[in-house]
Amino acid sequence: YECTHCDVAKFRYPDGTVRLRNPHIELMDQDILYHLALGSESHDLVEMFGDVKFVCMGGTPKRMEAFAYYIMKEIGHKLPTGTTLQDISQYSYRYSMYKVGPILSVSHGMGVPSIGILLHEIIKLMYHAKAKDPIFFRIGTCGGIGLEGGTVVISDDAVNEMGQHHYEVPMLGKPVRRPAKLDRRLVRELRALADPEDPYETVIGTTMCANDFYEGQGRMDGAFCDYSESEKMAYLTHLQSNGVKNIEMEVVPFAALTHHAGIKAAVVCVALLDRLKGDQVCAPKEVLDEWQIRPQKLVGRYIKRYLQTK
Ligand code: R2B
Ligand code: URA
Repeated sequence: YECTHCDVAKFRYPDGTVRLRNPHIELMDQDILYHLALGSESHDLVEMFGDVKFVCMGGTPKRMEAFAYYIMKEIGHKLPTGTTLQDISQYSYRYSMYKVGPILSVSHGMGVPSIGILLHEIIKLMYHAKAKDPIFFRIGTCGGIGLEGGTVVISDDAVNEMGQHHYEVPMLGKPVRRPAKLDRRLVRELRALADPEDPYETVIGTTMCANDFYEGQGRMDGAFCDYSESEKMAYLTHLQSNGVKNIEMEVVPFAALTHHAGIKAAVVCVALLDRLKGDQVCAPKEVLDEWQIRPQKLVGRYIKRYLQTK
């Protein structure tokens, strides 16, 4: 069937379950999801994950544990008395994963390779589990361009540092490109859930994905710097004039791999600073902690609304 925002046919089975663009997986005796500490034979993945409707990803294990508890309260999910949430992937020592009813909350680490590996395994997890029409969210942090710290940005477009709209992966010594596309309808639905009473702005824009936090994002406070302040400002204002509202480190593979798998996905990040005003993240910890809840609230509203109207 058709994608909601472009004319690429969605690669999914008619019942909504995820199909894999890899003929080899179903021929294997077992599939070990090494970085999740799960396997298709060692675990009953259909029983454990067949009901998953939302996969929420964010950088740190702590934030994703906090999101799991937050969403549990929001949807009124109760744990059996005397139990706590378990980190399903704790023995991978790589990523953390919590499950609350139909919601998975997973940490993805920092940067393109880390989220790329996770996406391969989570997409296969959804396939093995026969989860229907799962929606993926990234709830993260970013640097804003001309945005006050604490502003929430919903990405409607993803570009790399070269301004290209694709994820390029070297395969067998040759570069392969996959379009980095996000679901436009989901962007509008999320924007509509921003509360006018919120004491901060929620904006829509292009997000740039960088492969580095320092020089790759035009910072002058790394261990090295070979450009001047005016060259940096010229670069950032050039990005701004191209509609770039924020810079983070995962949007391109996240958009490209979910799109390639026919999975609806969105990215919601909070800006920790305005890059036109500085490079260092210097807001106090309590302020940063409050800011980081903002994307969770927006995605939480979407999930709650969805589960109520179902
Ligand atoms: C945002 O914050 C991290 C870097 O501090 C990175 O994972 C990202 O995308
Ligand atoms: N994450 C980034 O990648 N960049 C920032 O400036 C802040 C958070």
